[in-house]
Amino acid sequence: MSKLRDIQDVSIDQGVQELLEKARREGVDTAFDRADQMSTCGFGSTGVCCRHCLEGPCRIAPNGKGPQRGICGADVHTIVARNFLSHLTEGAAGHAEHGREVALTLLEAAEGTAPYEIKDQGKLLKVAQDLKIDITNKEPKEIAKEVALKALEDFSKQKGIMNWVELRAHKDSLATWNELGVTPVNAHLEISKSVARSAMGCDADPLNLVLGGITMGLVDGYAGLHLSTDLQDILFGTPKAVKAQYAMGVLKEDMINIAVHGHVPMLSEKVVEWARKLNSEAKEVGAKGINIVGVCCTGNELLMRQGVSVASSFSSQELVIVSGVLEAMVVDIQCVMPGIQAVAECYHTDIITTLPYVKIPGASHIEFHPEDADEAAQAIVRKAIGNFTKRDPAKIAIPQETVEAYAGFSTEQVVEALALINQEDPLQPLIEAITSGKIRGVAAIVGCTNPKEKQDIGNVTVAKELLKNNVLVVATGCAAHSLAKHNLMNPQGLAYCGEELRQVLEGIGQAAGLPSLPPVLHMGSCVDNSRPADLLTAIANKLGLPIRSLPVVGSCPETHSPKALSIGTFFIAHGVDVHVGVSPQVSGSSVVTEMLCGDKVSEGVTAEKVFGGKLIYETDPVKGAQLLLERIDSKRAALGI
Ligand code: BF8
Ligand code: SF4
Repeated sequence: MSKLRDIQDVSIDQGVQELLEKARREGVDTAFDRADQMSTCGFGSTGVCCRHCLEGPCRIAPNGKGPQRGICGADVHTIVARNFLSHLTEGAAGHAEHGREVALTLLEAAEGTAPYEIKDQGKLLKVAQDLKIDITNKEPKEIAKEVALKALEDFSKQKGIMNWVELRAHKDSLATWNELGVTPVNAHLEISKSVARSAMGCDADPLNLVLGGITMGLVDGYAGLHLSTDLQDILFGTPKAVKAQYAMGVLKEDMINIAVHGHVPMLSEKVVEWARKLNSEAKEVGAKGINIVGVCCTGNELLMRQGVSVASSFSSQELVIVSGVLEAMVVDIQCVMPGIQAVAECYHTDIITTLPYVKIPGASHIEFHPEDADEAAQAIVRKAIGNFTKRDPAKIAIPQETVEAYAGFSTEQVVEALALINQEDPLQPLIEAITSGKIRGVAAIVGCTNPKEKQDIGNVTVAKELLKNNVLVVATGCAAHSLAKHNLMNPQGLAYCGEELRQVLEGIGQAAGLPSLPPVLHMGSCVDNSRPADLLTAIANKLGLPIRSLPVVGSCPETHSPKALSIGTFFIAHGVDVHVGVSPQVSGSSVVTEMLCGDKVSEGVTAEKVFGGKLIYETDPVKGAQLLLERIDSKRAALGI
């Protein structure tokens, strides 16, 4: 058995270190330790293993020593490109499914068959008008129904382009995609086509396969990110600045703790609502009340709209259970490790799955459908209440630390804050700060934590390097968890900012009656990567420039998920450079690597030449940040600023 990492090498979060130590003491297996025991496969990690048919599996030997083609004749470039496309398809499908579920919920809410209100009627009207829906003399529910049907067309129409592409895409980006023939028609059609073209005997052209990957990036971006954010804001409210707590210390010994984990907010919003309503039942069993804590992107969703505390990002999800005070972990879709059940069996925690297509052997299942959301949420909360007295006092240990964070920076909230400086032209102060060089560029730090990486170090290091160099940083997903836990979303973090950036943050913050904006602006969950994209589109429109020419970059230092790859591809398709700190598993093909990562002087077709942005793979976060700064500077130079 391989040696386990020292606790300090697993995470820089002290609460996570304490709980991992406890898990090891109690003989509980976690993803961090499993990662140490898993040997890396050289074929898989370079993308050269093909399992697309039963002639294989086939794998291409490195350095030309051994088979250079699969049994069907596919060469290494075809195999790597096809595997890359499969990853992107998986990522896009997850987000598209998320979008479709939200659209159906909006439809049911509008028709009165699901118990949800329309919380942001202003956004509903704005989205409806932008979709060219006639809203005169119509009730909000009638308009909501038409918006929901427009959204569902993006999963069914057979001609034209997706409604949400038309609604949200920048015209110059769209012109490039149309010219290349990669603009999606509808999400399901494109996902299905992508699966079909990846099969044995279909698409063998690496360039064509990579272009198919661009379509998956766009499906993710529009049917997943933009559509989900728009409709979730309509249903649950557009986030506004909010203060909350992060880290494992948000668990409370004297309360019933329920972790909500996954991605779609339909269930978690209802769990929060019913936790409040059933508080008196919690007191009857001896608890002070019910404490909801967030995990992964559900944590982000509830934080942004409700100020709910956040316990954990992806890689340490099992350790929330190891605290011994978690009565239930309720999960919906995506990034839910099957390993949580085995951990829960060592404590009194109930894992509750909720969707018919995401089950875990041994877990409880309370099925959730929007129409009976109230009943399901009540049953979940009552199950947790019933567990409170089953705790083993000998197994309780809650880390002390919590960290304060300011979040809730939707695009609307950012624009509202800027409007306090310039009412007529809110974007002007931001643009002025960028052109004058006070803000050198803008970076979105996004994506995951990954059990095989030291948790938080990549995300935090890239952020600190960029802040130091006066780059304005926004964050989403589990990367936002890392940055919040390490004081980059409260005033303490201003110490890491360059002098000029700090002045800008203080200037905007003080106009809003705060001492300062936080160093990093939390924009939400992974589907909320639509928010930085919206901000970029607005800035580009205002300047009359394509997005590709702006000094903006993305970074995903600790990615694990194919969803992060498809989101990254969405940004590359706009001409935004994207750094990843974990191998995207394409290095087995020089051709595919060159297409994605090659520079302007490379031979052949590269993402940089076609879109103006490329993939940057660098495991060292300091070097990664340096490469991003170089890209920001070269875009500034091209703009003459
Ligand atoms: O959608 S950041 S680990 S939780 S994939 Fe998953 Fe990655 Fe977290 Fe959210 Ni996004
Ligand atoms: Fe092998 Fe070709 Fe089948 Fe892949 S598709 S497993 S390379 S025969």
